[in-house]
Amino acid sequence: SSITLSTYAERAARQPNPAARALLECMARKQTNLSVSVDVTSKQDLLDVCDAVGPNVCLVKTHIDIVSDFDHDLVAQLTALSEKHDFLIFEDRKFADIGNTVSLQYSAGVHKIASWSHITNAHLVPGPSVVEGLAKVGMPLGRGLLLLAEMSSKGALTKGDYTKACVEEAKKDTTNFVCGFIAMSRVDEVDGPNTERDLLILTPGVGLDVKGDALGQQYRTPDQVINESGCDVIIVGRGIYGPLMTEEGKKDKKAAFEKVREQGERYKKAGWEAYLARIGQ
Ligand code: S5P
Repeated sequence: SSITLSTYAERAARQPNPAARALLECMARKQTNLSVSVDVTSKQDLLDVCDAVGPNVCLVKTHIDIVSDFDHDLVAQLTALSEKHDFLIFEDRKFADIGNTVSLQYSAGVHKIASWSHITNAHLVPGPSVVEGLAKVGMPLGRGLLLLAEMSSKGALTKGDYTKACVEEAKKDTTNFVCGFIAMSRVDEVDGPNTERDLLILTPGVGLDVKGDALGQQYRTPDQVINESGCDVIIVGRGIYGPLMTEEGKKDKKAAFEKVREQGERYKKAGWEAYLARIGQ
């Protein structure tokens, strides 16, 4: 389709959402469609992973509520790293409450997500008011929202009419605050090419070495995700920071971070080759 055959640079030029535009520009500039999911529980590990893989990624995805020693200096340092290495930040908060509640969860509390995270995501379970509540906070800051249209885990209920409702909601959002999806496939094009909106598809469940984990996660390769399924960004967690979690890695952190850096390079290369194959270059 026109979206999957276009370059990231072409799509950046016509992207109305400022966060999505910045992401596409960054992808084109750094030649990477890799997002690292830094699901570690210590502040220093989080920062060190970002510093190690920063040069190879367009986007750092966080679960800020798993960081045991969170403080606002973490946000300041993460923001400094995003400027040093030229990447955006995506807090994977998966908002799922009524509009009033999510607007408070997004703007306030300990984490004040809206103040530092360029992109966040939400489940459409509560209906369109979840989007309205988040838009009230995020739009004035130029933020972007992804709807979880499909999930990667075994037995996920995000399918059929539910997935379609997410796509319809995104397409009818004239404010452009909704800028894409977490999905496993080109959900915006199931009923023919998407001519209305250029929506981004960010895809977790990506791994080159294993097919899954013990808790229902399912992995596909960067080529399956970007080239075969037409998604735009690969999200990789344990495939990259995994070396830190082993007994060996805990003993020799320096060697582990070198492996993390190498994995970042490896996934960046695989993602970009899949993209070049898709656009026919
Ligand atoms: O459907 C989903 C949606 C998300 S955002 N499946 C996922 O795995 N994720 C997130 O992606 C998940 O919360 C985790 O942070 C990351 C995948 O991590 P990995 O270690 O399995 O690559």
